[in-house]
Amino acid sequence: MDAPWISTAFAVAFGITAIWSAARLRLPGDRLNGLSHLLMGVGMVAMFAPALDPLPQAVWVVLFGLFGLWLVATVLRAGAPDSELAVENRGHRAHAALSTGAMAYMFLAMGAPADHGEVALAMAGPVLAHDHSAGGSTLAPVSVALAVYFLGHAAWSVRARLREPATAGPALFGPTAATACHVVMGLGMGYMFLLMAGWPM
Ligand SMILES: [Cu+2]
Repeated sequence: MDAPWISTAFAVAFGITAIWSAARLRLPGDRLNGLSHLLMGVGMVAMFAPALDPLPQAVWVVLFGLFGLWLVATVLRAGAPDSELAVENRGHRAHAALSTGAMAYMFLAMGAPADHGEVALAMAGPVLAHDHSAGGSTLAPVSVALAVYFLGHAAWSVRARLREPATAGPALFGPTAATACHVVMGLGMGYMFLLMAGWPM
């Protein structure tokens, strides 16, 4: 079973990620992608620290589901004359779309009852407040596949960053910080999907 300190560490890391993503929205760049990172950061804090989550599960499912579909639509239209998405940014946007959809699936698969908040407060282990075993037997292959994808993406992000030329120093919104953001997201989502798949941790 999952250890409470791991959930706390991830909740803090995703909180920092969300704040960092919100601050980066002020800079020029792919805003929609930035927004997806912000939403995912907030959603993962809710996932790892359900006691802090004021929203019903259904709201999260609809929010991430619709946003994910919107992102998919932008990926399909990349490079079109009236599209805001350049073709070279399509890969990152596609990853954001998949991640957002995975968040919708994660909230859906939790199968938390209507009294979500009360359950969350009553449980000592934060992550356990969500019923990770819900649908685990039938949906386990999906969860395992997503876990492999996100853990792989974290590793790939580090590898890609190491292959880039070194920059002058660590910039707050530079490529190293962006890689750290992807590593937190990849590890956190990978861990969550392993739990959902019934991984005995
Ligand atoms: Cu990203």
